[in-house]
Amino acid sequence: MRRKACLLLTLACSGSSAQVHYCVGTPRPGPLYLYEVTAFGEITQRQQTAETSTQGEAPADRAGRFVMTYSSARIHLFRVSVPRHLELASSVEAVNASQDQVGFTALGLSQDGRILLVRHSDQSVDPPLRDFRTFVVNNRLSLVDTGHRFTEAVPGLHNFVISDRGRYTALLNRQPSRQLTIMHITPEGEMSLTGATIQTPDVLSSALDLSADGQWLLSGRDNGTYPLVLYHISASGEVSEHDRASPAGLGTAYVPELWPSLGGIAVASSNGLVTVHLSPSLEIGAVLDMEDPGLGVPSGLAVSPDSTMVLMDDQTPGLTFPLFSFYLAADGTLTPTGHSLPRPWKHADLRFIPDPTPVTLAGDANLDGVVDAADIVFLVNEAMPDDKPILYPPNFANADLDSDVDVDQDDLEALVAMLVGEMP
Ligand SMILES: [Ca+2]
Ligand SMILES: [Ca+2]
Ligand SMILES: [Ca+2]
Repeated sequence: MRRKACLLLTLACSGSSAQVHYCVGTPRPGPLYLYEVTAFGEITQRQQTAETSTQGEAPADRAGRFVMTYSSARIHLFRVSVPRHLELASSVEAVNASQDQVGFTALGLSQDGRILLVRHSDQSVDPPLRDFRTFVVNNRLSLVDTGHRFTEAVPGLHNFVISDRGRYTALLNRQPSRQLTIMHITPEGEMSLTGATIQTPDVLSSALDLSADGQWLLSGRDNGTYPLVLYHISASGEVSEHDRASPAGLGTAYVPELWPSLGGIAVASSNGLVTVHLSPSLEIGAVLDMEDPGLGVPSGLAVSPDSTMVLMDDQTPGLTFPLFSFYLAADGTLTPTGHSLPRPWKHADLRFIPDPTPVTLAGDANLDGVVDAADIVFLVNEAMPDDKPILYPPNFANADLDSDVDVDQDDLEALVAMLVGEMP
């Protein structure tokens, strides 16, 4: 306890450089809620969107530019403006969505935010048609159908995530067959099953967590001998099991999440919030600390981008589902901040929105260190065409001259005006 008191004192004294985080939370079903979390763990609801999600999943762009969600009828893409606020930027409607026969049933976003993989089901035909479609997220934050289709060959898909390794590798979590199926996706959105499958020790939990570099996939599971399993994804997109473990005291691992620093694992488990050691070679070690704020089954968990804070919700008597914040120390020590926010809903998904990428040189869209006509050419060729994927974060930040979190005609005109203004 002494160590925890010291930590609190240290944090209290470094308050002037306090980092405020923003987190998206989504019930299943429900709207997207935007929460502000101060460095002291105070949680405030800042926003509630008009659009709702049936599944609650809300993947966020790693450069913090947008978050997405979906219902069976629609995919929504929300721009994250600065200061942080969600604005609906675009939507895609399912084919014949009004028939209630067709809809989106799963969604995954590539880590660079450029490719969206969705599964679309059509119940109006017999047997039901289940196919995958890909979209490109372009620089106006619109979703453009690539036209590529892949018809479901294996039933029982639960969910999937997309690693940027092997440009791109989708890991499809198939519950009944207890396996991960590996799909490769080209930058143009063409999909192919590699034929590789990874047998899993049991039914994997629905929450699959990828490391920021796309090399590691962590899964929990609802019961059994090995609640934590870590998979490795090679540079060419091959997947293998790296380690599996059941540390004493962990309990059932409902939602496991790798710390962004890869120093450990945070787990929303049947024993409360638990931290687990990860060795430098990413072997799963012992339980480091445990905090049990309530009772019941936690369903939402998020670790802040700087790996210093954890948010978790849990069920407490009285049927409320408070969001709790905890300090996370580098050695895995958890300390309740003393702050919570009672909610009448349970979060299916909680995600911190990454901080925006800083501008290195305004207008230098091609990142060659100067602002000149070559940047105009770059914008015209790489940013303006509808089917061009969203620019990489540093290019995007420099190109977004009007800072409205998109790169469009206004930014091109601003760049031209800037260059003309500099001419003698
Ligand atoms: Ca340039
Ligand atoms: Ca802009
Ligand atoms: Ca704009």
